[in-house]
Amino acid sequence: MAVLEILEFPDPRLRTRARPVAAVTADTRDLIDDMFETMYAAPGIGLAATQINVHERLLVIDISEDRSDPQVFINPEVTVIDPELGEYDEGCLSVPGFYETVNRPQRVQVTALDRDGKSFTRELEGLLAICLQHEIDHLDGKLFVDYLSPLKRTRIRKKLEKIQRQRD
Ligand code: GNR
Ligand code: NI
Repeated sequence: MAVLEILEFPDPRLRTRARPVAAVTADTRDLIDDMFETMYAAPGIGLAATQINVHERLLVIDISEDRSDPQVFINPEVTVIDPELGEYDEGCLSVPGFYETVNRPQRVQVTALDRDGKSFTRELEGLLAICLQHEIDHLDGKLFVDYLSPLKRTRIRKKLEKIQRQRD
């Protein structure tokens, strides 16, 4: 197991559109284990493979308080069941330190493969629905800052670039 490096905005690699996972193998499960370790260490409630520079359609989530509910979604397909939008102050491990309100559909249905490669379909609501949509956006090369005004996005980019320059 390993804690992996998380790419940060405006790294262009975060704009990559991930390819479907062709087959769920032992290597896939090793990657999933590393993603959970990375997410728990961060700490975060979700992590998409894109964020660790692996461009395959794979994401992990655990929204439980005690980190006891690891959930895996491989090749997820989402459909909106209730178009009513809910607002939530979103953050992102790839945009560290910034939280902004984003509106998303509150109830979605997802079909995906689990860590054994078995297909499942579930209805999600609340924070889980928000987090899933946030993670699928990553797989499509999209970040929550893309929903903000260009002015806000530019401010965040400049602040993060400064922090990254000071670090390197
Ligand atoms: O840890 C995270 N918290 C969070 C809070 C509100 C909405 C979405 C998220 S996901 C984020 C982890 C992350 O960046 N996943 O891609
Ligand atoms: Ni994120």
